[in-house]
Amino acid sequence: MNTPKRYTITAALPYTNGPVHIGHLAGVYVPADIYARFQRLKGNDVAYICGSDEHGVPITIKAKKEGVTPQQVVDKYHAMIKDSFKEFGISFDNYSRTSAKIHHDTASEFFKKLYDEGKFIEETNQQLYDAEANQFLADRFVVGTCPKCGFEESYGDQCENCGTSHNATDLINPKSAITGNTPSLKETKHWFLPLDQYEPFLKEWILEGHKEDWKPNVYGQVKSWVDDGLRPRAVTRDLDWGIPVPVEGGEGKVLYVWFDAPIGYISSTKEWAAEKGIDWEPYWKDKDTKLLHFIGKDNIVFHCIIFPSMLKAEGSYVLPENVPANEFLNLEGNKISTSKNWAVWLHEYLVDFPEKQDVLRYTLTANAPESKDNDFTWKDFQARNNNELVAIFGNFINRVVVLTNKYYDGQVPSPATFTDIDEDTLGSLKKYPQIISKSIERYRFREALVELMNLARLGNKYLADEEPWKVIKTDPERVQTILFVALQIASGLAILCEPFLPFTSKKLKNILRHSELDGLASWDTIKTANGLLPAGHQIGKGELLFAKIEDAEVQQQLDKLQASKQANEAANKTVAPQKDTIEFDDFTKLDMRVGTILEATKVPKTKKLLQLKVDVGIDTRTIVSGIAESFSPEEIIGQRVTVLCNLAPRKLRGVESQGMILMTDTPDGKLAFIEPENESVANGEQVS
Ligand code: B3M
Ligand code: ZN
Repeated sequence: MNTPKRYTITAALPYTNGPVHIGHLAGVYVPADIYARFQRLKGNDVAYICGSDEHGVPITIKAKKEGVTPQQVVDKYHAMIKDSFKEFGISFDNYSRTSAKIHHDTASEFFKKLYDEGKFIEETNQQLYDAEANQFLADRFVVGTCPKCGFEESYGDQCENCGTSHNATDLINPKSAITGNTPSLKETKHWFLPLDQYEPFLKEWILEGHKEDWKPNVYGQVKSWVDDGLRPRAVTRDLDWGIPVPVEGGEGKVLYVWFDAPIGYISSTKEWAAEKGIDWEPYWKDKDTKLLHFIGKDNIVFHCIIFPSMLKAEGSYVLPENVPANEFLNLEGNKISTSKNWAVWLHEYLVDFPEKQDVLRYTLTANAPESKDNDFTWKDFQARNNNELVAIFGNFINRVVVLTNKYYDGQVPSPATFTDIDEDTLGSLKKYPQIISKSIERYRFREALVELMNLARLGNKYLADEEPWKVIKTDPERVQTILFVALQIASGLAILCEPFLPFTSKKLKNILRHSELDGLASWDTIKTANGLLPAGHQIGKGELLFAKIEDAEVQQQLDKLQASKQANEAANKTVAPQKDTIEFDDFTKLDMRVGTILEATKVPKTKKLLQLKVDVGIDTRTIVSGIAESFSPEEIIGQRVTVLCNLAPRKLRGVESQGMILMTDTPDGKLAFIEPENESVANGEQVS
């Protein structure tokens, strides 16, 4: 066995301003977990590190909104998030939080060291200020037009559209996110990290050193920023929530959240090592340590430019070997949004699909946004479960386990002579660890998962071709060999699926009683073993690994999303203010009646107009109505309507309209008719 390598694997620290959803899982925590589990299975020394990011403007905004303190916000969501990760089998070695003392101390010391060594520029200049809120505006407290891409809702420190990071004063047409006011300028002192000085280092380290091995999306972004030229970035803020600036003149100021948060990886490692009674430093300072940051694409600038420059400035740390950032996951065609509640929340998923963590892990990996944004749909989720996990993986395991129990009381049979097909099949099995490793090592988790399923397919096909259930009648000895081979594949699957489907792996290893094999069945022994599960080994009874997901369950999820969309639209809808008062006599002048649409045609060369024939009780008349964008002519024949009958006739596109159909709006911006709730109301009845 090779000497174990040391891996420090970090996953982006989630902001504790809300629970976590499938986008978080797909983009960061599942891929990092696959990687960490894989390296542990290979016998390497792994520290998989994470924690809650509890500072920064998003937390204070949430606290303001909920009318509680920032501390209350972070306490609530820290607990929730930590729990969700645990439930989904995210195998962090440590999950800390940036409000912990060890983190405050570590970040303060880090800042202090750079300060003492003159690594910062101290500068007093004009910053955006909201006089009404009595507050400086940085980061998410200010929105404006991105100077780089023109996106109109860029934040003060970063544009979510193009990913660029900038200073708040760079925004065009800035507005306070607190009051909506245009900010004024006010003098204040801050400390800046002169990123421009790190350009040569970044060029050599990333642009020249990692052209081949970093993902093109990550490399490309870094290149474009460096090519544009870097400028000093403020690493302190005028806020009262965060880590106090630990130097003279820093009173009332805190560290910029993106200065302290990545140091959270270090403090979380320290916390873990202290608990284990080991030294943390090798995990960050030994040049043989492989440091990897798993993040989403909006965090690239911080992990590839700012944090490495900080580490470089400090001088004693290793730099990341890779930053395998993912793109974004959308949900049913729309961007996942916390504020719009357009998300699948992990804690809610667990209520609706208990015991189905692996199904979500599987779907999110199969569909991971590795090289481009991707879409999660409930239909796809159902199909992946029913057609892949149930029909291929589960079906194969079930057949092997049931037949072994039926024919041999659960004892692995002794094989007789191997045919060419048997040899080929066992030969293929032995290659899988290497095939899957290669993909995982290149951060291609989708590809790795496809290979895992190919092994299950191989098993399924082998059984379907060899048909032990038929052969048992004519050649029972042959069946011993067939099931021996199939059991080796099942055993290989139990081991190889662990990084992806940890709950399934555990169940399957339990069924196959791997714990009684003295560690003989492992990732590395698959390639050498002739019998991972030796003849005579006793296995247990079958247990359902995956269950079918019904249409109704999927529909329920779609309905839930639809409901949140409507609630959101209704909440965002601004209700028009009341019009000027009128007298009762004015009202009685209106002749409004119930009618029925008899005919409808489009008015040629117009987008909006329909020409209608409407029975209003007193007569049947022509009315031109601007409803063509909401209704087709065919669908409104027979529609009951309310008509303002005595509106002076007027010509629209050459057609005389003799009245007006009264309409209202739906939340999604379409028109709706106003019709009598009681169908027996006759045409011509007056509305009063
Ligand atoms: N808190 C940002 C995010 O959730 C963030 C990452 C910090 S990693 C040091 O997008
Ligand atoms: Zn932009």
